[in-house]
Amino acid sequence: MTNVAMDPASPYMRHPLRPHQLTDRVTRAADTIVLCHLGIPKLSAAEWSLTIDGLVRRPLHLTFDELIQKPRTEIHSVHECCGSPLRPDIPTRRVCNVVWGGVRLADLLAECEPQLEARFLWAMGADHGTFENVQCDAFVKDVPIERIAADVLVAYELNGAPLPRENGFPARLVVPGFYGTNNVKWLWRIVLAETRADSPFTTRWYNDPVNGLSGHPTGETRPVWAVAPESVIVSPAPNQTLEAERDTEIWGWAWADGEIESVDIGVGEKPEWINAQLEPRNGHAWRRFTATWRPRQPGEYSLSSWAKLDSGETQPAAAARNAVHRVPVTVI
Ligand SMILES: Nc1nc2c(c(=O)[nH]1)N[C@H]1C(S)=C(S)[C@@H](COP(=O)(O)O)O[C@H]1N2
Ligand SMILES: [Mo]
Repeated sequence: MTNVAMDPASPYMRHPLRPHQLTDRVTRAADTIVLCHLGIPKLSAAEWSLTIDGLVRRPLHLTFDELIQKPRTEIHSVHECCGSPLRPDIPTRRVCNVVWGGVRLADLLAECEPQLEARFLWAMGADHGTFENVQCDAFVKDVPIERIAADVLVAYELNGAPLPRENGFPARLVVPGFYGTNNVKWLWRIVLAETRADSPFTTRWYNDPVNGLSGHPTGETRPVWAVAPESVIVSPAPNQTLEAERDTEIWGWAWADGEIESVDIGVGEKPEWINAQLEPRNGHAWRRFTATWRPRQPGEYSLSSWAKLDSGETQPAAAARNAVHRVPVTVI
């Protein structure tokens, strides 16, 4: 599946909802983030198939009809673009939270009998073209094999309906808890391998520089896989006017690959802290937080939300893709 027609045959993206527009727990399909590096392949369910080979004893070849006859699983998961692979320091907040339907990849792999040496899974999309002036035969990502036991899906539904074309029709990979870039759309081949994939999307792009204790780059890189702790304030909206001496509800969403222990709301530049209530975890779906703030005095305030993991890791104040979200408000 290497020369599927592309329409469009150039990068395509949708403007994401802004944080104050993320009022729905489950984002409508038409409002999901969309990011296509090379364009959108024109694929029908009839011409699609999935091959799983490489370090397996029994390679597998599945048609779409065969795929949808397998046991179906649903997963609620946050789906977040990490932003430009060239700028890990810019928070883009391209995020949504959706319900994926599909087949557990662990079940498919069990049929293939992976060999012990298999450490990574390479996932290949049917899209091809040019990105950043580099000619790419396919969009390829890799995932460590131990991650597959979690809820990794070969998904063919988004919010209970067939995947829209731009979201990967007929089927895509979904790795809940990993950044969206790892969720390979138009998935047609999976290869089990001993090493990471040798593709521009796994070597040249989507590897963050690692900083040493001094804060300077060590020269090493880390793949853009697990989602770092993050949160957004949905309400109040930017520049909203609030009343002094009146309770205001501040609410939003928090998510991470790891375990979020708390969300704190900072009020003002030298923040005064309010500990938010956080709803229980549901897999990798985002979690609603709420806090009550009673502004005492009129003035201009900046509200910020800080998600913290049980490891102590929290959101950076600036210059990171998961830097805190700040909302300016006016109190009268
Ligand atoms: N085959 C393929 N898969 C892809 C991409 C792509 O360009 N080609 N873009 C990735 C990126 S960077 C993101 S953020 C998500 C976006 O998924 P969506 O468009 O369905 O929301 O898809 C990922 N999967
Ligand atoms: Mo992305």
